[in-house]
Amino acid sequence: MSIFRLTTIEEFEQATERLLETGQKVGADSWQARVKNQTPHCKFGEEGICCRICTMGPCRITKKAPRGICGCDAHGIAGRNFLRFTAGGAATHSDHGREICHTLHAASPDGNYQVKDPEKLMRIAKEWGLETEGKDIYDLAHEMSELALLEYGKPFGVQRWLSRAPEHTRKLWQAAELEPRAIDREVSTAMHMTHMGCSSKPEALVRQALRAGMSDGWGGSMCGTEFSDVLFGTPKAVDTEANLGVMKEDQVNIIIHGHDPSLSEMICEYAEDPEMIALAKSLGATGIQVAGVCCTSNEVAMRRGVPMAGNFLQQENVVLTGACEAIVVDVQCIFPALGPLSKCFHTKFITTSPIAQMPDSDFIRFNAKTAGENAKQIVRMAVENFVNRKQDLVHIPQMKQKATVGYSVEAIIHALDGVAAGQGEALGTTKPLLDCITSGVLRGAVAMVGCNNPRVRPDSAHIKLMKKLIKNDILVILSGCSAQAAARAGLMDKRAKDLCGDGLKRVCELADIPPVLHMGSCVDISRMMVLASKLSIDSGLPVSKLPLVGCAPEWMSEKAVSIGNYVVATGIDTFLGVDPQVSGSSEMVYWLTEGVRDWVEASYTVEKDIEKLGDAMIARIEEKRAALGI
Ligand code: XCC
Ligand code: SF4
Repeated sequence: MSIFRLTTIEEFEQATERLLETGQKVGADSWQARVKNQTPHCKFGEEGICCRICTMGPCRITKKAPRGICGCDAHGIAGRNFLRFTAGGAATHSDHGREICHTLHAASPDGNYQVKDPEKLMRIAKEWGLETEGKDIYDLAHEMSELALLEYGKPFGVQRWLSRAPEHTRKLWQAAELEPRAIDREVSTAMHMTHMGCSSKPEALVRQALRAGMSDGWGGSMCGTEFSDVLFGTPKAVDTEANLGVMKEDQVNIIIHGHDPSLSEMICEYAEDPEMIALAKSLGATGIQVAGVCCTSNEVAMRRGVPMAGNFLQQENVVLTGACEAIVVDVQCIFPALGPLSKCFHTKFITTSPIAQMPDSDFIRFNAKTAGENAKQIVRMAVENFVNRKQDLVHIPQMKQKATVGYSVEAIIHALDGVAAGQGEALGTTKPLLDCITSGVLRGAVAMVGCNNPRVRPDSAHIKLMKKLIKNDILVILSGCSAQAAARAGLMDKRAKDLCGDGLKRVCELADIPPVLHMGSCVDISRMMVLASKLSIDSGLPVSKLPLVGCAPEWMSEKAVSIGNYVVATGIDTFLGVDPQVSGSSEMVYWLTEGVRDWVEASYTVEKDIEKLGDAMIARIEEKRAALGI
C-alpha cells in the first residue's frame, strides 16, 4: 500500500509555475499576470461606495462628497450594490435550476434524458401533495417539472420547498418577511428596489438581499439539485481522483467546465461510446479521458466518479498542460481568457450555451432535444483534435489524490446510520449523527463552500481550515471549489482520518467515510439546508442552536453572496474570508454582522486572517455546545 500524505500548497504552486513556463513559451496570458495589472484595485469599488445606477453619476463617496448627486449616502449606495450583487447570484443559480426543470420536462423513455431516480421523484411528488398512484413515471415527471417551473413566476404564495424547514425557522421567516415568493419576483424586486430613487435604507436592502438569497437556496437551487438527482441519479459514495494528474498523456483529454449537468452527463455518455473510442484508437490515442473543472466537475464526480482536474483558478492550467484536446463549457465561472489561451495551443474551446457566449470559441448550441447529437459532435471534435497536439508543449503535472465523494443527504444518513454505538435507526433519521454530536465524539460541523479568489493564496485557506477543523473533531461538509481543493490535497482520501482528532477518526472508521464530505456543486448547498433542517427537526432544536456553522474562505462570485444570505437566513452563522465590499458603510457592516441576528438568529463574521477565522468558528461551535449544556 502506498504511503499516504497530503499534497501541499507548495506542490500545487510548483506545478502551476511549471505550467506558466509553458505559457510563456507560447505567449499566453495568465490570471496571475492580470492580477498584477489590476492591482491596486479601485478603493471605491472595494468599499462598495461607487454608484453607477444612473447617468447623473457615477458618484463616489468621499469625505468631501458624502452624498451622490441624488443625495444617496454611502449606506444607501453600499446597500444597493450588495442587493444587486445578491440578485445576480440568485438569478444565476435559479436559472440553472430552471434549465434542469426544462430538461426534466424533455425527459422521455426513448429520448436523450431519462428519469434515473424514480423513487426520489415519487417522494417529492408526495411532498408536493400530488396523486402518484398508478401514474406513469414520465407523466409524473412532466407534471412535476411544470409545477416547479411555476415556482419561478407564480403570482401568489411562497416557495413550496419552504415546508421542508423546521417550524421555528418558518416562523422567523414569516415574522421578518423573508419567505421568498416567486423566484423571478425576488430578483425583479431586488432590481426595482435598487433603481435610482427607490430604496436607500440599509435595513430594507439587507432584508431583500436575504429574501432574494432565499429564493435561490430554498427555490431555484433546490429545484436544480432535486431534479438533477431525479434525472441523473441521487449521489452515493463513489471513488474518484483529483488534480491535474488525472489527465492522461496517451489519451484524448476532454475537460468539462461550468455547472449544468445536462451537458456534462451527455459528454460522459458519448466519451464511452465504442465508436468514439475506436476513432480515438485509430488516431493513436489509447482512449478518451473526461475530467472536470468547477461545479460541472462536482456534478459528474458525485454521480459517476468522473475525475476532478481542478477548481476555479486551475481552469487555465488544464489548457497549459498542452494535453487538453477540448475544454467544453456551459455556464458560469468560465474565464473569457480561455478563448485566447486555447488559441496558443491546439485546444478547442467549445461553448454550448446561449447564456455564456465568448469570442474565440467554437459555439455548438446544446439543448435537451438535440443533446445526443451535440455531445457526439463535441466528443468527435475533441478526438479528431488529438493529432494536432504539439508534443513539445505537453506537460501534465504528475499529481493526483484518491477521493471518495458522493455524499448527498441520503448518502450521509445512510453512511452514519448505526455509527453511534447500537443506536442506529432505519434510514431516514439523522439521530446517529446527532448522538455523535451530543456525546461530544464530534464537536460539531462546518459547511465549507465557495470559490478561489486571487485575493487569497489559492486553496490555502480552504485546506488550512479543513485540517484545523478535523483535528478538532469537527466534521466538514463541502461543496463547490472548496470540495475540489480538499480532493486535490487528499483530504477526501479515507486515509485522511489519521489527521483527525480521536472522535472524528473513530466516526470515519466506523462509517467508512473520509473526514470531509463532498456534498456536490454550489447549487447543492441546498442539500446542506435540507440536512440542517433535518438535524433541527430530529433534535427538536432550532437550527441556530446546533453546533453548525458555514464558511466561505476564498469566495468571489455573486452566487456566493446569494448563498451566504440564505445560509444565514436559515439560522447558520457564516464566516467569510473575503470582504463582501460593504466596508464603506458602517450601517451595512452592522446589518450583516449583527442586525440580521434579530431576524434569523445568525449573522456574518468577516475575518481575513485564516488562523483567526478558524479559531472563531471553533469558538462559535463550542459556545453553541455550552449553551446546550453538551
Ligand atoms: Fe464558481 Fe461553482 Fe465559486 Fe467554484 S465555487 S468558482 S461560484 S464553480 Ni460555486
Ligand atoms: Fe449618483 Fe444617485 Fe445616480 Fe447613484 S443614483 S449614480 S448616487 S445620482
